Amino acid sequence: MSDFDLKPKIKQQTKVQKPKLYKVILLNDDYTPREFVVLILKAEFRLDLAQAEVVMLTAHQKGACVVSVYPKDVAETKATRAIDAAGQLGYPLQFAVEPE
Ligand code: TYC
Repeated sequence: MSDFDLKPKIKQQTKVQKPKLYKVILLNDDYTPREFVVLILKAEFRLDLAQAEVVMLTAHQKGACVVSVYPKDVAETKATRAIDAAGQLGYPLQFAVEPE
């Protein structure tokens, strides 16, 4: 008998579903100060200053910009927290959450 088992083995294949990701999208408005948008992007979405400025300016110029992608619950929580923080200061800042 050989040392090698040449019989093909039936492999148990477990399908692992990748969690669906959702984009958090920053929306432009005419009232929220640019500095506050940058602050929120750093504090809630953990962007560094350079990233936050690019995202803010892109939304300012184009109307919207993807901030990042997350699992659904994380995306919704971050967007809600950011909208609430802006609202508390009277700013109309909005974020949208969309499937990637
Ligand atoms: N447009 C705002 C202004 O001129 C700044 C701003 C940028 C607001 C991006 C929202 O998503 C935004 N003060």
